[in-house]
Amino acid sequence: MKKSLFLVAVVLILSLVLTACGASGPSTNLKVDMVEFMFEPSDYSIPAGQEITLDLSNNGAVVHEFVIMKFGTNVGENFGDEDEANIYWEAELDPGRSDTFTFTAPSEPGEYQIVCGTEGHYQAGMVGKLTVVAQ
Ligand SMILES: [Cu+2]
Repeated sequence: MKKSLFLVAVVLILSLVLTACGASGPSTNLKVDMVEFMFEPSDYSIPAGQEITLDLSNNGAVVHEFVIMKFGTNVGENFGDEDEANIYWEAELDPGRSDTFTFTAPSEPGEYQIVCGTEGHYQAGMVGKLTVVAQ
């Protein structure tokens, strides 16, 4: 009898933990604001291979870009022509604009670098982190 009560308690605790994880787990819908010079929020988690909806707003005074770099690539000292080939997906918005974009999440789980490709913004610290989680 004691043993089965213990098991029930364990199952209850596990389900609570799993529910808590689910609330902050990977999402297929991202909402990101861009200003000088940051993404808000700047840390995202999405499920691998799924269709992702991105609600993007540019609340700044200049053009900003939301660029996902390919897996295993990182921008060097500055974002230049040599980085263009390493772009997985990108969206660009004029100041004061909002739009909804969709893209397919990478199939490779891991961490991906997010940068703004507008000249000088990467150096100014406009970066983020995308975590792709295996499904
Ligand atoms: Cu920017």
